[in-house]
Amino acid sequence: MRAGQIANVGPLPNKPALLLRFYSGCSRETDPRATAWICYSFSMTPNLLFGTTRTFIGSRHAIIAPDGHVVSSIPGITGAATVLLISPEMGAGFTQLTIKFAQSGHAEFVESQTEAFLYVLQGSVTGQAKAEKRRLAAGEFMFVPAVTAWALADPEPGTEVHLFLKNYVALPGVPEPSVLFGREQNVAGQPFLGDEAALLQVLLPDNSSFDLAINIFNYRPGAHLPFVETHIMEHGLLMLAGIGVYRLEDNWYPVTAGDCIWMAPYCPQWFVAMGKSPARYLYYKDVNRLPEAK
Ligand code: UGY
Ligand code: MN
Repeated sequence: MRAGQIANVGPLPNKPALLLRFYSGCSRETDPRATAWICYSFSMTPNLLFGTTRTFIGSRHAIIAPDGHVVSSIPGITGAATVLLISPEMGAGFTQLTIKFAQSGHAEFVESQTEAFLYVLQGSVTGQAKAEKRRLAAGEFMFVPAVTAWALADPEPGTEVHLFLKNYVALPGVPEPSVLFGREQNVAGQPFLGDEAALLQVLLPDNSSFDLAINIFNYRPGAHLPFVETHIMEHGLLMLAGIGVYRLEDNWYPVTAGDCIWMAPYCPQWFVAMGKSPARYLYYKDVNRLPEAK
């Protein structure tokens, strides 16, 4: 058997768009060709055997699949595996990372111009910033403004958190945001541009003190973005559940839970949810600021 070939099915096309057409030709999801598509697209056996991956790093967008994760050692973080997913090193204007704590893990972040948004994926941990302290469980989050030292302590072993870091851009005359805690379960999803099948949960207040937005997009199977978006705002995204296809520039990528995506400003983007269960993703966006004229 060679890469792109699955037993009893034969060779699979090696371009995402052709793979999609091949998948669309399957009559049912139980069709062995459909199973083969999913297996191949999601880099299961062929990945292990032939060194393939769905990870792609380009100059305007990137897909980082979990099979390629490598742990970094970060000052201030102990007893944890930290993976830096998106960073200025790849051309992004922010940093996105994931931290998985072992027993007695701890993280300290020193005061800087960087603001932080932390989301708990699983387990629980205590978040502390200024005089505020809160135990955070799955679905709970914490925003820490710039110029604030903060820490994560006493994680349950196996606790996993996702973090977005950005240099804060102040606006003259506009107050800077304060420390904020929240729970995605308490944030109602709103139909996106009137579509009940695509619900958007907006986790941070929508006002100009904030120069970033963090949202969760929830799609029923078959739901999709209504058009190919092209906008100045940059995105960092983590697939939380489900499967689907992301169009980025002129490429179509099969994506699944655990995948991380970077979209540079003006990267044309579109998503459709597939499969039998809802798809969800958590994403970052820079907002409310006009870039400086040059
Ligand atoms: O907020 C957004 O720009 C969102 N609609 N983009 C996306 O989901 N790729
Ligand atoms: Mn967008």
